[in-house]
Amino acid sequence: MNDADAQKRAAGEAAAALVQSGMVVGLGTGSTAAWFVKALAARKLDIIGVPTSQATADLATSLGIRIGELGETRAIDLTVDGADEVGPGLSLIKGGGAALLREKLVWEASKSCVVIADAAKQVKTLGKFPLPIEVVAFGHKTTALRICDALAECDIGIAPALRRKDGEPVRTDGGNLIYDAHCGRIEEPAVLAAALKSVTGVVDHGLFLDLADRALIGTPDGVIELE
Ligand code: ABF
Repeated sequence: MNDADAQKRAAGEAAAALVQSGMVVGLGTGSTAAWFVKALAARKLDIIGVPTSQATADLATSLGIRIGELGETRAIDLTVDGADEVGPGLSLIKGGGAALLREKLVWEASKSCVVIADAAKQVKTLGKFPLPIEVVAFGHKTTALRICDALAECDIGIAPALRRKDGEPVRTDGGNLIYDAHCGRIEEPAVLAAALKSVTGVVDHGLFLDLADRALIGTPDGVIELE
């Protein structure tokens, strides 16, 4: 296990210790969240998990965690999820795993959200990681042109790139497409977030602002907590 994996595992296990029997728990997506799900399953608590992706639903089910659909359970007490970047004020970039929409829906339905990450995810300014933007498939190329205009309004002069895997466009669990915007630096995340949401055809984006209550960051010296 390399250092980053060890840090992800430590952060995931620390988050699993926060869960109490009887809770409804949002289950994040990605490799860090997978460590959390595994550690949570090992505790064999009486909880209901609300997954943020089919991949997480499959993992949790295989480990014996009872699953519930978003909106079909009591309120979500705690959601634990990974991130691609953790910036100032726990502003996040998420969506590298193409699960941003279901993640944001679960996060916004949660009483509390904890982000877990390895140390390399912590940044002073968001934007080095390409910002994922979820787009409806119909007319997506024209939507991408409007995204260009929205980025330009925020002094970000780049064109978003359609995310592909093995040459084919990546589809989210919801059947949408992902465009990635290599912004470099996002000086005003809230301004960019609003500009992107105003673009017809954009479903949502990977800026998670004012949603994380705490962060558990795995470091070479152990897990640190940020609030
Ligand atoms: C998921 O976790 C995504 O939003 C984000 O892209 C990913 C981070 O992946 P990993 O934990 O594998 O670094 O929630």
